Amino acid sequence: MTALRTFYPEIEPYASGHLDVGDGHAVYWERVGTPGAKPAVFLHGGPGGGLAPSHRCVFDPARYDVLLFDQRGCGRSTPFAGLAHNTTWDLVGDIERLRELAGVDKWLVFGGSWGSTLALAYAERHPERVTELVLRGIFTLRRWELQWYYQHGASLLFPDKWERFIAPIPESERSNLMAAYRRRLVSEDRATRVAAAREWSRWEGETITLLPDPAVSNAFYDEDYALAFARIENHYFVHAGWLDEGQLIRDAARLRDIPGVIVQGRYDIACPPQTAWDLHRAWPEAEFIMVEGQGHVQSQPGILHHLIEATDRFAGSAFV
Ligand code: STX
Repeated sequence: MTALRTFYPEIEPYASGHLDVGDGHAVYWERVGTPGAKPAVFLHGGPGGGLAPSHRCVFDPARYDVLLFDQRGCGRSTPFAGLAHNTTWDLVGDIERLRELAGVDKWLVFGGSWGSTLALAYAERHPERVTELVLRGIFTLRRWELQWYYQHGASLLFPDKWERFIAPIPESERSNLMAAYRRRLVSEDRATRVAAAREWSRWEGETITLLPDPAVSNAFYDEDYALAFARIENHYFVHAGWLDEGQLIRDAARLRDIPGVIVQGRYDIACPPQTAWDLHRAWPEAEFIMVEGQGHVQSQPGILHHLIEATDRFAGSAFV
């Protein structure tokens, strides 16, 4: 057995800036790797999760020219935690604007979790712009996926953490927790917003790794991080991502000519394997990798191994 692949070394961007995308939003972007090498775009999770330094390290910097960006309202993008003009289709438009900024015709699209949702939405809308897809922890915002994580299902595996998640919501409102959280996350009162954001974010931070991992969950306790993450996620989820029910699986035939890899952790509680399986059935041409004994996040060793193997393999593909 050969050693597991792991992150490429930490790296600083060779360029960065803000792009005015209209509607009052400015999107922070950065470019990493070798200018003019194979183009790729990295789509982070959440939505509202923002970039982390490790996101730069899933591509060989000698062979890729990667653009990463903080999606509307999070990270270094402004307005912070802004929900107006912040939809899936606004983000798909931003990816096209950023592609033009990068000056490339097509690129590899990499995304995990919500990043996989956005990657599918983008690739199904603009298949001619995508050279390859590398997807992890597949999430398509169908009703049962949201109900599973935020109403009933995952609650049965984490009763201790679930008790904290529902604590800010009175009994009378618990039949629809996403809606109850929405009311608090958009409250005029900052203390109300923060209290709700903390518990919304803590739930996710403590349920996305196979075993408790403070290196992952600690970030979710930060007040500002939690506010953007919770407000933006909840906003997207109460609107079902502005997608028809099942749309991303339904339209997967549009991906047929795009080389793809689907990497899924067996014990991914946030994005259970059924969704990756449904995508695999709808898009059998893509390579499907079920990683045993792993959870949701990209940094789980077995998951990371397959992601980096995929980007390495595609690094050899022609791109012009
Ligand atoms: N949210 C799934 C998702 O996209 C329901 C996601 N979960 N955690 C993350 O993203 C980060 C670790 C990237 C914040």
